[in-house]
Formats: sequence, structure tokens, C-alpha cells
Amino acid sequence: MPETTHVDYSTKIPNNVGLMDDQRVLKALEQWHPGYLDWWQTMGPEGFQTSEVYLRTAVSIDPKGWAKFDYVKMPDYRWGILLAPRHQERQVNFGAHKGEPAWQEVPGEYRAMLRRLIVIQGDTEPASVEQQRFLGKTAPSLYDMRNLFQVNVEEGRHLWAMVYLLQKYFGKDGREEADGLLQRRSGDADKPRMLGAFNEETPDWLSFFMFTFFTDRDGKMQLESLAQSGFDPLSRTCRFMLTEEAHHMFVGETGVGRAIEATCTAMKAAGIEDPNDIAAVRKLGVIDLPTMQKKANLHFSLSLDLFGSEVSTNAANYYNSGVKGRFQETRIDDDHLLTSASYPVSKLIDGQIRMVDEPALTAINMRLRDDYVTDCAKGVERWNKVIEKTGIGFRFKLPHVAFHRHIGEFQNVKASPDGRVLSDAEWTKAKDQWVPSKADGDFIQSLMAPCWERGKFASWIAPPKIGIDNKGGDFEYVKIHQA
Ligand code: BYC
Repeated sequence: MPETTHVDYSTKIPNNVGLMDDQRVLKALEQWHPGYLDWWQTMGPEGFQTSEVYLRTAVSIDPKGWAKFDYVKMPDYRWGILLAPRHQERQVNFGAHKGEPAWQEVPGEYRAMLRRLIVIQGDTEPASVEQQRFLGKTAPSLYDMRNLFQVNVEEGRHLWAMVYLLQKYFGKDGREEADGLLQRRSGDADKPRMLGAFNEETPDWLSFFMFTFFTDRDGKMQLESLAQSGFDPLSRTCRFMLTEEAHHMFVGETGVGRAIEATCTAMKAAGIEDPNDIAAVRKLGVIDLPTMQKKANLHFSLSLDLFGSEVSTNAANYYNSGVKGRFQETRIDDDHLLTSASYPVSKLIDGQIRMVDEPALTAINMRLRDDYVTDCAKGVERWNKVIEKTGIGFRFKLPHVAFHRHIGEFQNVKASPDGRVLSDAEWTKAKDQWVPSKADGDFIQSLMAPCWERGKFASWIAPPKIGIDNKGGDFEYVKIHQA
């Protein structure tokens, strides 16, 4: 079957890329499949492998008609290979090859570079499933549990997406990399996942929501940049992944929004006006707003690290070669070569944080990070609207980009959330006000009791405005039958 918008589910590996006519790749994927299932069983959501989950499966890549909802046991989910439609006239839109037809095969000179980018992207997907594997047990509702599992199976599919590219276009070393993706483990001392944020723990549901808000949003920015790639199969697979990524960010934004709503509503009902009266707010069985701000500080700073160094020759090479572009590259009004342009970069100079013009080509990571910060700030404003409506005097704020960093220009300095450079002693004294302390973590953990009754929600989170697939809040989104 040739490439279509329709996904062929008659084969073991659903796809819209004519896999039946590509026996070499089909065979490689079939060989990889049992290892993947084994990984899913051992590292996927723990305790729910036999539960029936009301999941969405893609049946077409047409943006209007691609979802089908039904009860599925997660190990039976039809993970497949789905690429957005090919545009015959598509070109390389930036860098030294600008104007050439987009590549349908990997250019030999960029093979290592492309493989590296695909492996890094692929590595994050199973990592996030590993990080979230214990959360089902403390789900604050069946609705939230279902959303967690939807995110998890889609991250699994995103891994399939990258593995397909590795096996189809990178021969023997691609197959080895595909195996490696199943061998590394989040947080493992000997075989960690590749990027920092993907080795952190996701110990509670507030972390999960912050992660899907902040870190999945990095995913969106990176996928948008890879969707610009001159290597057309990478572009097409990322374009389809982006349609799924949007739901993950929705889960994060509304999850935090609902936690904020529950807190503000409880405060109002108890007559508590001061959001900083933490002890009184916590007694209500909700998470105080300052602790949520600390969680946001943590996840924002970890996610900023995922953009790499502000000034990066790697990024310049990716761009110049046409393999990774900027966010919404084709909508930017410039020469798309960047040979003489400059871009302002925040740097540490003589102990002060200053803006310095750098060649735009080497500042690609910084630019993408700026676009990301703008996108995050819009979501944070939507959280603030939730607070405003209740009349509580508190606003969330993104910390300064120098705050709590481990990669790039600010990795060796300590800075406050408002961007003041601090001594080590000042940082140590104040840090518990800015990132969650052990006591904060323990308090949040104390609220993480499962709430699995139909239509019920844990005290610390408000019900959603609307359900999934037009179902109500009391729909049985997961039929648990625990193993
Ligand atoms: N951790 O020039 P530099 C997602 C390394 S999230 C560890 O500054 P570059 C998702 C770097 O590898 C999106 N190491 O950076 C979300 C390099 O090493 P070498 C995932 C790091 O290369 C939620 C050295 O430092 N996709 O999809 O320009 C759930 C100097 O590098 C880190 C991608 O990231 C780090 N944070 O940019 C599920 C897209 N940062 O060469 C999924 C693909 C840098 O000295 N990746 N290093 O050995 C890329 O585009 C780039 O590789 C990076 C780094 C943006 C990550």
C-alpha cells in the first residue's frame, strides 16, 4: 500500500507509510517489537497493564478525523508509524541548501548529525514514561488517570516514530541505536537517559502537571524546529507528533489550573485571604499557591536546560546544514541564512547578567528558548486568570532564566528568581523559598491518596470543565481490574 492519510490497521504494525511493501524495514520493526513490549510491561505504568482505559487511537492523519476512542488494555494499544502527508514541492527552507528540493534520503554528509538529533528526541519519549510509571497508583480521579495513560501511550508511539526513522534510513547503526533506546533508563546511575530533565523524578501529580506544561512544551518547540528539517521524513513525522503533543500540554495546563482553582475555592470558603498563610491553607487539604510557584520554578528551570547552551556551534551547524530550523521558520521575515545577522543573548559578564549581540547563527538555541519563554508566559497568565476570578491576591511569575540552571551560560552561578546574582551562602540560605523543600515534597505526598471512585476528585484538584470525548466527569474512564 502506498503512503496515504488513512492508517492501515490490518497489519501488526499500523502505518500509513506502505510498510507491507518495505519488507526490510517491516522485518527490523517486527524484531524490535517484542523488546518494546517487554520494556512497556516492565517500565510502563505499574499496576494497570490489565486495566481497560478509554484511549484515543489515531485512525487517520487527517487533522479533522483522526481520533477513535475506545476501551483498550495498554499493552494492546496499536502503536504505529504515522507521518503527515508529503508535499511534493517541499524545499529546504533555510541554511546553505535553501531552495533545494527537500531530501527524501539522508544526505551522507549530515548522517551523523541527523542520527544524533533523532536519537536524542527518541530518548526523551520512553524516559518520560519511566518517570511517570508509578503515578497511576495515586491518581486524583479516573479522568486524570486516563489522561496520564493517554500521554504515556502517545510517548510510546513517539518512540516508535523515531525508531522507524532510525531503522528505515540509518541501516545497521540505526538498528543499534533503536536497541539502545530500550536499554537506557531514567535516573539510572550507569545507563541514564541522555538529557538532564529526563533523569529527574516525577514523584507526585503536581510534578506531572508541571512536567506536561513545561517540559512537553520544550517538546513542542523542539519538534516544531525539527518539523522544519530539510530531511522530509523527519519533518513529516514531527508534524504528526505535534498534533498529539498539544493534548499533553492541555493536560498540564488544565491540571495545574484545576489545582489552583481547588486551592482558591477552599481558601474562600474558609475565609482565608492571605495566600502566604501556608499552614492554614494546607489544613484545608489543598496545595498552597507559594508551593505551586516553587514547583513551577523547578520545572521551568529544568526545562530551560533542555535548550542547550545559549551560544552553540552545534546549533549553528544544524541550522546551516538545513537539518534543524527555528520555531515557525517559514513565517520569519529574514534571509533564512543568518550569515550576517545578530541576536541578543543573555550572558554573565563581570558577575552581572547582560544582553550581548552574538551572531544569530550561533544563537539559535537562545532564540528558541526565548520563543519558549514567551509561550510559557502566556500559559502562566491563564493560571493567573483562574486566581483573579476568585479575588485572591497572588500571581504566578516565571523565574529569571539565570535561576537554578545546570546547562549553559548560568550553570556556574547562583541567581534568585528575580535575576540577582548571589553568593553560595545566600543561595543556600534562601533556596527553600524558591524550589520545593523536602517538607514541601512530604506535604504534597500526603495529599496523593488515590481517588478512583467514578465522578470523584481528590480534595486538592477541581473537576475539569469538560470531559474527554464529550463524556461527563463521572464517566468510567478507566476500568481498573488491577493486576
Ligand atoms: N542535558 O551546543 P550545546 C520532548 C550537551 S523534549 C545533557 O550547548 P546543542 C519531550 C550536548 O549534547 C524535546 N547534555 O547544545 C517532552 C553537547 O554534547 P557534545 C527533546 C546536554 O547540541 C516531554 C554539549 O552539551 N528533543 O520531546 O546545541 C515528554 C554542548 O551542547 C544538554 C530535543 O531535544 C542537556 N540538557 O543542543 C516527552 C531535540 N544540553 O556534543 C518528550 C533534539 C546540551 O559536546 N536535540 N547538552 O557531546 C537537540 O536539538 C540538541 O541536541 C539539544 C542541545 C537542544 C538537546
